Amino acid sequence: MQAIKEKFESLFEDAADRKQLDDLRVKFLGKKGTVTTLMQHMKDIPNEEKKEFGQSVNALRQSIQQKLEQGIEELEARLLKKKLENETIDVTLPGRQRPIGGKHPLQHIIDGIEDIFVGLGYEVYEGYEVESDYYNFEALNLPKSHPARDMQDSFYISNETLLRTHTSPVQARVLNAAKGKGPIKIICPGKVYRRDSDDATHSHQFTQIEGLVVDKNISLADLKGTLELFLKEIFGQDREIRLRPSYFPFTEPSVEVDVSCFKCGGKGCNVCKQSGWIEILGAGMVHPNVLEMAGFDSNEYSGFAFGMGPDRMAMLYYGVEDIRHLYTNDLRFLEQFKYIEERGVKHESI
Ligand code: 2U9
Repeated sequence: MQAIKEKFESLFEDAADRKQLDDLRVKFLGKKGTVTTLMQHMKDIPNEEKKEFGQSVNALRQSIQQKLEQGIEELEARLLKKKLENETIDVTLPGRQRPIGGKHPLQHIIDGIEDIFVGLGYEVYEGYEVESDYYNFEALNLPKSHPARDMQDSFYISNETLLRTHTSPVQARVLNAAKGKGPIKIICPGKVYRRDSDDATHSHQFTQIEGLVVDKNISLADLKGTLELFLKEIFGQDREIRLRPSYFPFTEPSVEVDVSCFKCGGKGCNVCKQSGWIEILGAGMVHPNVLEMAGFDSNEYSGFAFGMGPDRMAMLYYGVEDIRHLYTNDLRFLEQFKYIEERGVKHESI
């Protein structure tokens, strides 16, 4: 028995992992284990010694059992200790700085504009960028042969399907869906496309926000009042606005709207090209043809609409000299706008 005990202990000392300990268990305590097979000698033991023999065999089994369990505990404690050492994180170490993003300058302007109109009770509608010729042109009083189409050449998927050239088709769809019943009070932001060669002020993809109000007795005064409030909200309460006659196929009468220069206060500078005025948006009273095509009775209903280019406003506001910077995702450019939000420029007059 002593020899077995010593044999076990020497093997136990060398056991380095759980498997070796389990093998020892099998080797000594298993069905054919050294200790187990000892019992087979019982028949050879004189009766008066059987009891003592049995006890010493059980004692040996107990001691080996205990040793093994203790061994496993120590082994697991050692493994855990090593694991903890390997995995301890020095929480005092500074964390890995994850580059935090920020709102795109264009999104900042668009959100600023949306907030003002939502505050005035407008709903925001976004629509398809791939549009039908009908909603992009026909429904907006731009029949197939209309010359103004040339100014809005686009990317065609088929004769009847193109990348929209303005967000007006979204308004036309909302008008149609209204089944001739007002009021309608919406703004439609989104990306638009023109087959234009890119340069510092033109991009084949750019952004627009258009607005539309249709109800009974909507007048040019409502348009002027709304735009005055909006432009003073965006450009500062001490700005003035100016309306100049213009032409759009989908509005009659049509106007271009200027705001007094927010850089020089109207005295003339490089931002306003010495004119003191900055052209900001186009607008007009919705053309009766457009109302009728959408199922509205133009004798009962009238409306106004406007359209602006947030890219242009972002360039004016941030002094960006090339529109392509807004679309080419150069981090060196975009990083500059990371902290707009924190600085709480939101809504600050530009
Ligand atoms: C419907 C009826 C009328 C939308 C309008 C403008 C004037 C306008 C320009 C702004 C900057 C295009 O990107 S831009 O150069 N747009 O000046 N847009 S009125 O008129 C509509 C739209 C939809 C049903």
